[in-house]
Amino acid sequence: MSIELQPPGARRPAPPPQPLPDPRIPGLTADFVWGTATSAYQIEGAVDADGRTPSIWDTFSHTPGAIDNDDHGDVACDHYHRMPDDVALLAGLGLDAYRFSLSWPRVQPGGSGPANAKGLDFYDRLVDELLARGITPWATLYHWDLPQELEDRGGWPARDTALRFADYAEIAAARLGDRVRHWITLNEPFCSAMLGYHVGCHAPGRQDFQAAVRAVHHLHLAHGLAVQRIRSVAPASAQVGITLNPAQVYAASEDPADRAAARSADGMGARIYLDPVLRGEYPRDVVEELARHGVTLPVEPDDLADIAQPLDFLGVNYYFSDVVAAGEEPERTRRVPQPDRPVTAMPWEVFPQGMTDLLTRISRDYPGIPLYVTENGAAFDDGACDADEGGRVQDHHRTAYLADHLAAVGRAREAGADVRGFFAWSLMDNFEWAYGYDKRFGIVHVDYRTQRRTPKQSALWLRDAASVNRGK
Ligand code: IFM
Repeated sequence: MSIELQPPGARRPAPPPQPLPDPRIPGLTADFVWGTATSAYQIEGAVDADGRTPSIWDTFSHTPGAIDNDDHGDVACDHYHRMPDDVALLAGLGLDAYRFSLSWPRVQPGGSGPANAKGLDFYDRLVDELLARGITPWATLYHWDLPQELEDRGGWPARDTALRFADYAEIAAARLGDRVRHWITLNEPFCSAMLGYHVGCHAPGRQDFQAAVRAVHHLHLAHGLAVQRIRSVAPASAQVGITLNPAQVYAASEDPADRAAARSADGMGARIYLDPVLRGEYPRDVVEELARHGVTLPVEPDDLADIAQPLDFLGVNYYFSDVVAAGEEPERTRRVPQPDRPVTAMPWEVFPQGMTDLLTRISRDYPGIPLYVTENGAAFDDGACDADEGGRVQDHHRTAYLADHLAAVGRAREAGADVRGFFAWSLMDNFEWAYGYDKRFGIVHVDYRTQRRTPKQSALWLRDAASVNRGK
């Protein structure tokens, strides 16, 4: 890994102290769940340890030019070898819950056949470590690291991958279900399907819209089958859900063409995922629009019944909103940048009200399902907020971002949305996919040369906010 990081404090003086945001968040009650999140490939490293086989992200990240700086996850945060220390660090933040993902090729090398005892042992130890420190484990089964062997057999565009995923889900739940109560089947199927098979900026790097749409459906099927298999082996108290990142879209104007563009973007960015999972149907306008592009969802009889399993919660990831207008062709949309909105390092526009609107809209349109914000956070250049003399990383921008978005969650709750928790993305700086290690989302700073972890101001603020609001 060719990462040349300067130690905190070496680049420029710490910014002047700023007042920290008020940790008291209106609308958040004592039972609100406070957590933080990571995923396997982004933090674990140890890619060939103890029987793990390559995933599509190992292959993709070693493809020259695919990732900024040609970074990869071979070592990442070396969490596989440092897990007890990381859990101790997490415990110091005083949060209630930790959302992590299992690496499919670690648990079931190649994605089919028997479980890998050593791979499962790692998650077994992680769960025990968390529970011993009073932290509730939230396990995600799939955060994008498809076993390469399954990709070689067709990947998500192939129906068989969904069946393989159901087997893997059962293996994981059978081993951990006595202690893990909260299960998330998939993280952001939009990214797996559209970024992986259509845009090609994520693994496996294919650019084939029909393949991407097939992937959408097979991810949904994988989810529905996995829910059934988890429930078949886990105690009745298991809480099972899925994490989506529904687009939050606004029309640039009241012009009917812009409103149609927004509806279309909402269909392909939100409803194509929400509707099958929560209503057992694909939105008609989306199916028609796909047909206009000569593309179909490969739905077989009974699939939608399998997909629309009763869920205990919906995970919602939110980072930004989109304003769209009609593009050149009638059915095309065009993103309209909002120069008045500040941007993160990604650069994503910061718009907390979008979070309130998204959560209230989901609660209104899909009533009855509890919501958890399973990811929210921001990459900022921590070079601009280096450690002060006390060794703290003064990430004022990230602290303010989290405070503003937690306030947005509070407003959604006050407006009636049943939002029960918030997981900051991410516990620590990590491998940010196509952007490599330059984009830092962590509330804990990672020095990749030494693997030293330093909680940032945002982590300490989150700890205080959790404590203050719990005491209300
Ligand atoms: O780092 C990712 C995460 O893996 C999935 N959700 C968005 C985050 C920031 O890009």
